[in-house]
Amino acid sequence: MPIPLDNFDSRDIQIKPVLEFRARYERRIDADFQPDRGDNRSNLLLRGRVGLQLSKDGLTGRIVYQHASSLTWLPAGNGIAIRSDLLEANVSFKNGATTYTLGRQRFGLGNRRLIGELDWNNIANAFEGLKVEDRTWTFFLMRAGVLPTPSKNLVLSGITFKRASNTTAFIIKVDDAKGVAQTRYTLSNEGTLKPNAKSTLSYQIGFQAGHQDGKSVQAWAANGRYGMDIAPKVEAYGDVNIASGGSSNRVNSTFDQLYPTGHDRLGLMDTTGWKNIISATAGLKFKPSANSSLRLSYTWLQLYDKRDAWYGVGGAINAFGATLYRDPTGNAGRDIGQEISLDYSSTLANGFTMSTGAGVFLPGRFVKSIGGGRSGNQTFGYFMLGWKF
Ligand SMILES: [Ca+2]
Repeated sequence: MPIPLDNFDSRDIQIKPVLEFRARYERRIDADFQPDRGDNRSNLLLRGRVGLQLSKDGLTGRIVYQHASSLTWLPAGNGIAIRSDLLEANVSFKNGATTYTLGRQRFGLGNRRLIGELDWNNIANAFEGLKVEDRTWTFFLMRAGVLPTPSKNLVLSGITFKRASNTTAFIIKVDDAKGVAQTRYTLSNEGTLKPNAKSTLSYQIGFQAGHQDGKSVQAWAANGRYGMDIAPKVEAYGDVNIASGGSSNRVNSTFDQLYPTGHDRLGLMDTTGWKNIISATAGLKFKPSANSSLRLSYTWLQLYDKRDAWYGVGGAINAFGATLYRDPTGNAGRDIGQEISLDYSSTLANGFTMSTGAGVFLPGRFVKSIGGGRSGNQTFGYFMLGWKF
């Protein structure tokens, strides 16, 4: 829509600065589950964002720049990785109930299990393209903007339809990840139900078809979470995740988790993605106040197909050095292990947030078989402080 310049009144422009800073310290001991081999790691992740949002009538422009650095301490040596990105550069136009957003933008669908902003990761996710959204429909056509791992020739498009208690999404992903063209169609439905005043049930189920590496894709995934208030300020919950895996000569059944906000989905320690997995979590969530939350959680993890790999939170096969966690014979079984974690988060005054957590991962027979030698537990802890203007 053209802006009539002769009527332009700069006093009508609303200017909102975007200013954020975050620091997280992490420590991970025996990511390789081998106490005899030195790989204990410390990380300091620093991230700053600075930008501007300008609005006038139904027109909004946003530009946000991000600087992310990761300092690493390892027995083998120390390092620093720096990424600077233009995280957002978009214009949106609101016409009635419909909003059109064009450019590089933060983008997520529903519960963010398939496409999300991934703010836990220091780099985070941003896509670029067009999004059209009204009360019930969303349409998007995007390519890669800012991603922790680049995705070659990615085209991500889709449509979602929202009803009162559930949302259906159809997503088409086309890329060229390993020099082999692939196309994945994902049909997903997610929703939340209130069986009664004290409990909440949420679910998602997704089916995938298409082709990859010369094979046809037939994959699916599901998540279900049931939570119940068992005492004032205390919720007990159970969470189940399944995602198909495995392949034959003609069919690839490994679910593609797409570009999720993957943190804390299958355990706080982020060892595992929504891919070739069967997992169950049980936990207790305690809310001492409206601004804080303390949680104790237990997660049990098994491979869906024991001949397929153990995939990490980012979607790649877990590995230590050149050794992949994969046993095509299936002899190592399906038992990945169990995780126990405790975490606390709080919203403080003046725009500050704080969270801290720790966990221990007890490897199962599959992980021990691949690692060999004398196996031990993996432990993880973090402390994070954030600030937003
Ligand atoms: Ca070790």
